[in-house]
Amino acid sequence: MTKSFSNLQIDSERLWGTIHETARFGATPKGGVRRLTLGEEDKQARDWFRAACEAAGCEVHVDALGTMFALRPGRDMTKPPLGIGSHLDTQPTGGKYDGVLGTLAALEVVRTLNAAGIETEIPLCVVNWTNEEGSRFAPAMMASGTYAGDFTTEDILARKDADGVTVAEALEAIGYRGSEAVGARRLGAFIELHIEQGPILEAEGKTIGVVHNGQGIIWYDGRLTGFASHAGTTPMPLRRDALATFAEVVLAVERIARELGPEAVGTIGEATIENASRNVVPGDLTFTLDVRSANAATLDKFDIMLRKVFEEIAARRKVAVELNQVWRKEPTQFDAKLVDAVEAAAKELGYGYRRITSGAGHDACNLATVMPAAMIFVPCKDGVSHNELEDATQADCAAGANVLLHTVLALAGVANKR
Ligand code: HGY
Ligand code: MN
Ligand code: MN
Repeated sequence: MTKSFSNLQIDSERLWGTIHETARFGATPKGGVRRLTLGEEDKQARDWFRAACEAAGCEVHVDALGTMFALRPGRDMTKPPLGIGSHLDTQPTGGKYDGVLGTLAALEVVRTLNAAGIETEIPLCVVNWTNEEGSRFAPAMMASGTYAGDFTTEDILARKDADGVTVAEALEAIGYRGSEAVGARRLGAFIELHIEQGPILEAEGKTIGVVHNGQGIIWYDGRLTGFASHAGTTPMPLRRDALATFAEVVLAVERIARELGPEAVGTIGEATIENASRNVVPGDLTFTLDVRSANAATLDKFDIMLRKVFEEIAARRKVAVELNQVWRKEPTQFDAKLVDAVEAAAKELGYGYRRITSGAGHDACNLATVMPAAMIFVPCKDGVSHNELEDATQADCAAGANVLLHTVLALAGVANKR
């Protein structure tokens, strides 16, 4: 830790105020936030974020997928900036902290450095990544994945939401289709603060999670094709019922995940009966499947077991089962040096901490494939997230932001005190 600034702390009230000020954009009656990527509420949050970053002396640039880069100059502008930030989009029934904490804590770090008159050696860049959630447009972590070279910008601009609106059209509708090529703005490293979205830190009474790795993810689109027929006249043995087949598919996913033990999870989050009608045996059903593990071999095993079981169910029920992999993100190993820097900051600041695996995907997981990256976690209430009940304490949010601040000072260096 930079000795002379070891007492420097972020302004907890100011950070807490910004989190609750931006929670207005898409606020839901139950106290959550619905701010789907590239919608009107996202535009409001983006406009707010741009104004706040500019007021803090940053130059804001927007790339072709709408990702926002707020550049704070450092003494040596020949060096690639240290990136800090997260995302401002949320799930349909999201909370106030997922993504928002990391983005606004990064802004708070800039505000704190400004107030202390500190110029860093290396420039800083506060980043708001477009569409981390992947709820409106697949895949998740879409913009950081394109930045990391996993997708082409053209492919992603053409992705459509459930209403057939493309990413390009949505970006244009809110005025955030930037001219800068995705990936053109080089970053030297990236640190992301995020709520844990799981129960471990709270259960162990720890304030800081020093994230050293992250689960890999596979996303599938599934389709079951049986035969739509009359609910009254079709004898049970003759039915090719897509929904009854789906019931077996759902339980098979759950059984395989449990069989592969604690290091695997499987979730069917969406299902639609096509042309549903109460007096028609469902003939056509689509669904999505999300499979995760921190171990790539377990992901492979999950895939093989799924396909085998689905084939058996399909043959027995005479219902075609299609399972198309639409996205695979390998498990993440974060950069040892940066992870150590996060741990050193947590230790110096006297917070209880532990090393932890990220169960959720994050933009930092994509960036880790192309630059040194690391993450900082803080607890959230009951480990709940992707739910309007998502909650965190002001003290924990401030602790995470302080660890981010001191990690930044250690990595970006202090050129001088103005
Ligand atoms: O799906 C995820 O893990 C992230 O929250 N988008
Ligand atoms: Mn997130
Ligand atoms: Mn999320």
